[in-house]
Amino acid sequence: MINIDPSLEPVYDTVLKRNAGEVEFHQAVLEVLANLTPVVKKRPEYTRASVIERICEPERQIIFRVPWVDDEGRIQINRGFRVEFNSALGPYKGGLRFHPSVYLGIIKFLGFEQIFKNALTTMPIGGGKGGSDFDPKGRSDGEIMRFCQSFMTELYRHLGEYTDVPAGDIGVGGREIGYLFGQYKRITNRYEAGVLTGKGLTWGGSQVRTEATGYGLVFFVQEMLAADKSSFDGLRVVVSGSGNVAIYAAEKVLQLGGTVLAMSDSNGYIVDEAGIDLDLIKDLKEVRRARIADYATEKGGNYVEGGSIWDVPCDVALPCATQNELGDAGAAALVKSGCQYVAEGANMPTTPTATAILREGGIKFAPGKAANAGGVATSALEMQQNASRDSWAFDYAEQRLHEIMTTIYANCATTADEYGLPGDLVAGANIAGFTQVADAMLALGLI
Ligand code: NDP
Ligand code: 2IT
Repeated sequence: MINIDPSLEPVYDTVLKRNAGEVEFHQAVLEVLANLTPVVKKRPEYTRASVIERICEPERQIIFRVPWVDDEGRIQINRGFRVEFNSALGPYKGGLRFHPSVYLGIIKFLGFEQIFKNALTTMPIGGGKGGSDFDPKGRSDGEIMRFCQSFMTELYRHLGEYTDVPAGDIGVGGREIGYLFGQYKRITNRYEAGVLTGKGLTWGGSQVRTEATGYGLVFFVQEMLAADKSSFDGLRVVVSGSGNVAIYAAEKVLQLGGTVLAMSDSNGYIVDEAGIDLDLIKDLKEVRRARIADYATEKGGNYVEGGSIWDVPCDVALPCATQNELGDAGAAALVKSGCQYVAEGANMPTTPTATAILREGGIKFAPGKAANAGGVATSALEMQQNASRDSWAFDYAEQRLHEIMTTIYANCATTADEYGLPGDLVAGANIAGFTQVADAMLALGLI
């Protein structure tokens, strides 16, 4: 059971009542509230201005019908969402997720996390998230395009480079951003590049945005290792997922001398003791849109259908697939096999009780809202380049990302120290992110 300050219990009760059944949102709110006890004691002005109640209630929630026609000529209806959570620091910013599991509770948890993550980047971006219960798996390119066009035909009226700037998330990558941007441009008759991020390099995108979340995650872990006078050189790493975040986390691990032993998708995981062949994974996932099982057929290694990737012994575990993918059994397995670091590339991949098991087992733990902030930070760099009609070289963009991740780590670590919780990067991230947004909200009055 997670304890919260008695003064925050009514806030959490309201969240439960107002958002009945939205369990992922409840989980995300509870984790932040649990770390705010020392903050409410030190800063009573937050309570006087009801900042925490306000932060838990989205500024605006948009739910809409997305009709489209499939390749057989059948009409399909999906539901679209955009939750514009908080704009105290800048325009709403956060990805779009296309996955059949999407409902309001998932979008709200992601939007809520995004507020604090975006604050930690120190870039001028508020928090939001959107998506649809559309399942892109097995859909043709034409179906994906028609869906994206229909989705944008409603969403465009809520967007703008000064208002709300979406990007990708699960099921939304460069291809989908292209179709979404094309439709936005057509409807508005404006080449407003800064309205979406994650664009292609020839039409307003930024170098390193594709790699940014994964690279940033590994830069963050580099700081954790450096604090222990260690490095990735020779370390064995397990990365769950095999999408955008997982692939580029693995790539940076390899560049830094580590070995990636295992990767997964929603069907199973592959273990290759010789080290995963990342070129093959990229070809399977980015080009052929195939399954991870095909790795074993084409390359060898051991494919385990279902099962838990956390059973693979490693030094560093990087959950990079989805929420609540690392539960108690996985955490216990990691502790038992001697894993030393867990850093979240996905959003909220570790359940609260699994987090407790990891930390009690002596594993150093980095929360997603800090460790995976490199993606959205580089989105903000893309907005910066769009606003100045500039485009930076790869090395410069990567250097900026690296500096941002180093700063986020330092901010989380020093905030944890300041509040008497040395080494607690979860508390450091929640407190540092929260106070940044809360101070802006105080300054802007009751809105
Ligand atoms: P992708 O769609 O590129 O990849 C998702 C990967 O996770 C796939 O391998 C997918 O397998 C697996 N996965 C998705 N859902 C499930 C599930 N329910 N059970 C098991 N496996 C699943 O998404 P991203 O790499 O962009 O996102 C991964 C995570 O990182 C998400 O939590 C996202 O919110 C987070 N994130 C993403 C950022 C970004 O810039 N893209 C930035 C920060 C965080 P399969 O193909 O079988 O579905
Ligand atoms: O969860 C995330 O931070 C993202 N999916 C990236 C958001 C963005 O706007 O780049």
